[in-house]
Amino acid sequence: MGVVFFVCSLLLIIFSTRGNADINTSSPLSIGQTLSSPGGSYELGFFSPNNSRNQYVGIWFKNITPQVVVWVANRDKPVTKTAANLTISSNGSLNLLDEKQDVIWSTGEAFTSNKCHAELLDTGNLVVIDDVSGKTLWQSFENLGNTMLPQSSVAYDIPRGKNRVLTPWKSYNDPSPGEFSLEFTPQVPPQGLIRRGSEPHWRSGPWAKTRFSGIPGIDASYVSPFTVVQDVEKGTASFSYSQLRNYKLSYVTLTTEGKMKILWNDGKNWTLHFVAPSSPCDLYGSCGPFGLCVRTSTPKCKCLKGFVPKSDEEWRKRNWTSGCVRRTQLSCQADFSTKTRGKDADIFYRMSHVKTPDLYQFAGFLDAEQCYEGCLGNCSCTAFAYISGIGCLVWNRELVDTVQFLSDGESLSLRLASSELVPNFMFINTSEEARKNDLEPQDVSGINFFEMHTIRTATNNFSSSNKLGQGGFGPVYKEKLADGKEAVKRLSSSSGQGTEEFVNEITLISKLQHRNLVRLFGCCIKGEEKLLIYEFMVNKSLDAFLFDSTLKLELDWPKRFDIIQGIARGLLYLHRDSRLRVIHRDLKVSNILLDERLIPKISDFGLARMFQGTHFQDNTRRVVGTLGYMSPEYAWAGVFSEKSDIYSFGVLLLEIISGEKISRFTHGEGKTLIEYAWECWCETKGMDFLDQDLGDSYCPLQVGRCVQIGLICVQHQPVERPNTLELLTMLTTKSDLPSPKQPIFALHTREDESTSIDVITVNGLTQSVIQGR
Ligand SMILES: *[C@@H]1O[C@H](CO)[C@@H](O)[C@H](O)[C@H]1NC(C)=O
Ligand SMILES: *[C@@H]1O[C@H](CO)[C@@H](O)[C@H](O)[C@H]1NC(C)=O
Ligand SMILES: *[C@@H]1O[C@H](CO)[C@@H](O)[C@H](O)[C@H]1NC(C)=O
Ligand SMILES: *[C@@H]1O[C@H](CO)[C@@H](O)[C@H](O)[C@H]1NC(C)=O
Ligand SMILES: *[C@@H]1O[C@H](CO)[C@@H](O)[C@H](O)[C@H]1NC(C)=O
Ligand SMILES: *[C@@H]1O[C@H](CO)[C@@H](O)[C@H](O)[C@H]1NC(C)=O
Ligand SMILES: *[C@@H]1O[C@H](CO)[C@@H](O)[C@H](O)[C@H]1NC(C)=O
Ligand SMILES: *[C@@H]1O[C@H](CO)[C@@H](O)[C@H](O)[C@H]1NC(C)=O
Ligand SMILES: *[C@@H]1O[C@H](CO)[C@@H](O)[C@H](O)[C@H]1NC(C)=O
Ligand SMILES: CC(=O)N[C@H]1CO[C@H](CO)[C@@H](O)[C@@H]1O
Repeated sequence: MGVVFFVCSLLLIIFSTRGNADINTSSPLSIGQTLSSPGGSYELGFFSPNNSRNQYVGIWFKNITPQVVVWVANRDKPVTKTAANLTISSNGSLNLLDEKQDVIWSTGEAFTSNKCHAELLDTGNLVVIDDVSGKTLWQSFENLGNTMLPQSSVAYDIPRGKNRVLTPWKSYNDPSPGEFSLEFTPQVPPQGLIRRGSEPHWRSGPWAKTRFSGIPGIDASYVSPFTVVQDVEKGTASFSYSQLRNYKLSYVTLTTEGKMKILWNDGKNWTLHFVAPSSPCDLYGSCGPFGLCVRTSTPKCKCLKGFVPKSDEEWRKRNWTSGCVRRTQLSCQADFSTKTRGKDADIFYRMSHVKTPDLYQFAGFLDAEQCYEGCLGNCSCTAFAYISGIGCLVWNRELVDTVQFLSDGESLSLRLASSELVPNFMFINTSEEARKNDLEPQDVSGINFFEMHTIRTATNNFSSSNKLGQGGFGPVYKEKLADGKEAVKRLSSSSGQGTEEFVNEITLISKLQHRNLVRLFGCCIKGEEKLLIYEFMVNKSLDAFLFDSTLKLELDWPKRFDIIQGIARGLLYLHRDSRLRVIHRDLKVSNILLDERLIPKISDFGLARMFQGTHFQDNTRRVVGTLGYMSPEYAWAGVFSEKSDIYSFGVLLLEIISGEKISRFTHGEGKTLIEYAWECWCETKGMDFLDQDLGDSYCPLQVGRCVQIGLICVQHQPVERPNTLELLTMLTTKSDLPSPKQPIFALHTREDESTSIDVITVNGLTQSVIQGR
């Protein structure tokens, strides 16, 4: 990011420094002369940008090369001759006169007592002072160019009709005003705004006491150097910044290209401290009304939740200007008598990490609850945000310039018709409550793309200390991003898919969202390297609990029964309710993750599909799965279906009841876990099968029923196993169960699961090759 400096003409003019003297009626400043501020920080004189023939009167940092000009007097009208004087007249006006004593530039008339002088202060401010009254008659700080210094300010004063803004140079060697401007808006609270002509170009987001709410990270690491003072009643506001310690010099400038930059100097070099706009999402309203610009994703634009592109055709061509429109009319719009409460009332969908939209209104509600109530109660309120340092903001017009960051930012609550958050599929109709619990309002409109360097940083370059485990498709790492809610899976084997196919597939998978599925946030692709970014689960996987002598005590029977039902719900969603109809193919205890409330979430779903194509029985006969969990028809013939997942679920169920690992377990004369379950069911209706460490927190009927369901699920013939809907009914009701037959198939394996294979190759009908990882 280059910083532009202005090079002054060095050779032809020999400067004579008049030190810190003044300009007075008898002593003008001529070309070739300069005036220093008393402390020697700034200098006033004539300069020529980039060795042009044009001369301007300006102020720059003294003894800093290349020269940085911070103020120009005659921006529009250069001196083209070799002689000119900056003079002060007895009437108090500062004038730039040419040889013929014609006025090139003037500060204009000031009422004065006949005696005055101009001096350059150590703040970089050029002031005209009345010698009698001592009053400041004029100052350069009230007539800013493209630069703001620590003691100057951008400000407005509505009653006086004043709006002090920054305007950039037209080009590198033309200081006349360019097309942009930087100003502060009279909104409450105000925000910094760069305009291009009269159109908004970039905005800082509303000021929140110590920071600009729309600039992520700028407040996080240090005390903000900015000060904004607004007096709503008087109609005034000003924005200034203070010098940071350890830095001798600094300035804020608006460049020719319309970028606001902040630069610090430690006495040697300039450091670019801040620049905006800096990313495509920074450009005002780039995704149109009700669009959302996502910083980490390509394409950058999405519609806000509950909105659809106004024109699909334009949207496909990546012309986002017309934005999005609401998909489902709000219930309060349909019937605005008082449909703001009750069953069909509109709801609010909360988005995090956003730069809140423009056109906000300050509402004087005291707390977040009132803010919500206030917005809910007024149909014209389409969104609200309760922002620390501001309070309650509401939106009554279209939502423009909403940006989503990866971290930081604010939460914005969006008013939607309640049907927008209920997906168009049915859940098991157990009760209204259960139905509510199964749904998690989430944004399903797309997938996030992450930058590789972001992931590398967040995982400490995939360091082993960040490794959480090794899954079937590659190692999993913890990511230290934002609030630590993400995990990264690094896909180890190439899926053989092209990037586009991969993205399509991942996008589909990311749309599978259910309370009992691990959420896929996004992916990252760099060359051959492919990463998936998942929601992070604090309590890791079920096997970490179940097979640990201490942790297993946390899972009493009611908890285990909840977990079993949760897994079945997730499975039903995958098999039946989602638009994709996914067969998991590698359901096992280590693929069940637990959130902080120990709610089970199935992970790695959809990956088998991606790695193996989507045919019901694929030709390659490569089987993804884990020994012990694989149904006979899948292990031997590579045939998979809903029923092969049911088999795996049965094994999982038996493991959860017994607290025993299928791969480790032997009983008596080498009986497998399934054979042992059969024996216990025949002899004690399954009671002996229950984990001995459970104490007596269980209900014998429930346990017996679960053992029986487990046995029905691992029946040899797929037709004898329940389908997923039947399975969930068996688990959630007291309906009659069929009697299981004695299991006649079990893959005998004594290998530890973690070293066992995830991929085996099956040729024809005999299992011949087993490949380790
Ligand atoms: C005007 O400025 C010159 C040079 O700085 C100084 O010598 C002179 O005394 C000043 N004249 C008056 C009237 O202040
Ligand atoms: C102030 O002085 C300048 C320069 O001497 C002159 O051009 C201008 O007309 C004067 N203004 C008034 C009101 O006398
Ligand atoms: C500038 O001022 C000096 C001193 O008053 C004078 O000698 C000179 O002629 C002036 N030059 C112009 C171009 O007015
Ligand atoms: C300075 O002028 C030269 C020649 O006119 C030009 O090539 C160069 O780009 C200019 N530099 C800047 C920073 O504008
Ligand atoms: C600062 O400037 C000096 C001299 O130009 C240079 O050698 C040094 O590398 C610079 N330091 C930084 C951090 O840019
Ligand atoms: C984008 O669409 C708008 C209409 O919504 C149209 O006016 C504009 O010309 C289009 N821009 C481009 C680059 O096609
Ligand atoms: C709802 O909000 C709009 C916009 O702020 C306001 O004009 C209107 O008076 C409000 N209506 C009620 C009933 O408060
Ligand atoms: C299904 O849900 C509805 C509404 O939630 C409820 O009234 C009905 O009793 C439920 N039906 C069954 C069979 O549970
Ligand atoms: C990260 O690891 C890769 C491969 O191990 C290595 O090439 C690269 O230099 C590392 N990067 C950093 C920043 O440590
Ligand atoms: C056993 C265990 O690790 N339980 C943890 C699950 O997650 C919650 C929330 O972080 C912790 O409080 C539990 O200790």
